[in-house]
Amino acid sequence: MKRNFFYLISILLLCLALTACAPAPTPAAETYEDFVVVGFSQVGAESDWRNANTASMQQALSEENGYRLILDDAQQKQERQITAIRNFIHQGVDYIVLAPTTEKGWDTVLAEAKDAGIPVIIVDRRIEISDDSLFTCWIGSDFLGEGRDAVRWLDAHYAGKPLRIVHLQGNIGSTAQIGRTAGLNEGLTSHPEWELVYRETGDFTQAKGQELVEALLADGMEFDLIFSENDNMAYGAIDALKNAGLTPGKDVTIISFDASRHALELVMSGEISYDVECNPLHGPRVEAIIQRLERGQTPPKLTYVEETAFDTETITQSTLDSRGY
Ligand code: GYE
Repeated sequence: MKRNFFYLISILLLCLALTACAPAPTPAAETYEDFVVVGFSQVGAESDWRNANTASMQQALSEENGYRLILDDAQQKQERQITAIRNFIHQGVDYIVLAPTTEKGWDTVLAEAKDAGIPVIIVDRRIEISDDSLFTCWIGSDFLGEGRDAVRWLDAHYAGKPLRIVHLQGNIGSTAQIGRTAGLNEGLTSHPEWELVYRETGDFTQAKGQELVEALLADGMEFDLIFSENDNMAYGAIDALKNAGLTPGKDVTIISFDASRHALELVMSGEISYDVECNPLHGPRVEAIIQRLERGQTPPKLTYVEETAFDTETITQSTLDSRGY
């Protein structure tokens, strides 16, 4: 009996000692439940647009606002995005936000997200999918509209004039590329006086834009206009032209897309002639969608953001000053 009592006391003391030594639960573990957990599969960090988009998401889905954001940078590779989404499902996040690299190839992984009961919000580029119930909603730009806008400007300035066009495309298969290219193709069809002398993808990066234009100039190709599907490729093209002793905006006209702050400075200085805006600030929009879903409401399936465009005549210092990206 005495022995049993001794054992009991020893066990109690041991338990007390263990409790005292056990690490205190981390505040994160304690409060995890209080956050809305969002897994965001981002395309990469290929451009100013993309970086502004990532920053916007981080600001809106911050801990102060009640979110825990798990950000995955796919380095422009769809396979990496598929792996990231599977990890999010495994982690049991509350929402998945997907900025897709390309349009095709999402059916299987989004069916897995649906089976796990996780809503998927698509931002920026679109997806092509057989069953629309595999995503909750999409928010982004009208990329064909952007391409057509650029062609309208071209038409106003170069209709009836011979024009040799170099076309730097974005990532092939991305909605931004598909839409902007389709817009230019319509212009080429309706303007037989315009000639497409070169078309190649520059992957939306400055380095590739520069490399492609340098190679063209080294080959002695002559052209009047560069239609660059984003600002970063235009920056690279401008560097290549300047290094070859050419003046952008005079010797070669440049049309670009995104209208990020630095590009607008170049519109102001006349190096870029026309820049079609593409708004990357989707963070607050996604946050508003999540809030609706949290309240049990249904957001619109597709939302296009409003956008404009700038040329040397319409750009103003106040537009530049108020540019958030
Ligand atoms: O134009 C480009 C970025 O999908 C709208 O991707 C986006 C495009 C943007 O890399 O700069």
